[in-house]
Amino acid sequence: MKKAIKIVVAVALILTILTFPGQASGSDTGIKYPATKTTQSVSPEDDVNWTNPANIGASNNVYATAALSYNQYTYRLKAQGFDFSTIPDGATIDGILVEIERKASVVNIYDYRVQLLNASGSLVGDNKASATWYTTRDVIASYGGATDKWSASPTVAMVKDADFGVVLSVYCNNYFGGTVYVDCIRMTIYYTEAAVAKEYTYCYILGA
Ligand SMILES: [Ca+2]
Repeated sequence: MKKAIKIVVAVALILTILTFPGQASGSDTGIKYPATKTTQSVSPEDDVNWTNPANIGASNNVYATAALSYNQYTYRLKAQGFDFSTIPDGATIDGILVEIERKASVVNIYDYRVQLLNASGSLVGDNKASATWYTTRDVIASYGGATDKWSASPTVAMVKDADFGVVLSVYCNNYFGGTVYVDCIRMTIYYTEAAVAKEYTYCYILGA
């Protein structure tokens, strides 16, 4: 019998190129503090200006303050110049979280306005002011969140603009008056990166 070497080789080379609609993934910028801290007098937020507004740029128990009498409003305290440069172009903004660390010397002092500023520095969207009295102990109050867009239709271009930001003003309903203290105003942006189609190449070698 003829020496036979039977070699059966079956090689199938299958190249399959599959295209998937890339997975969209949610991310956030982490907490950012404002580089620009100013005040603005606009009726009725025109009774008492803030002292040392620059102090809202860090959580360090060094405060912007305003001493209010009964039925007075603070000026607007404006936090702008957040660095959201890490958000990729083409992303979708999912939500905005604003955190304000503050206290008051007496009860019955509370928000009048907590509202975003758009890329023109103008008020936009919801006023999330709460009538909850400030406490005499420092606490961090949260406004918005990971899925809350403040009815402001935020875009990447908007939140990256130097004029984008948030405004706080405070009302005193305490008959004897009192002082409000703001340690910091900070912001976190939640976003989803644009889906990118990814190609996967699989190579199967079948042999026997
Ligand atoms: Ca501070």
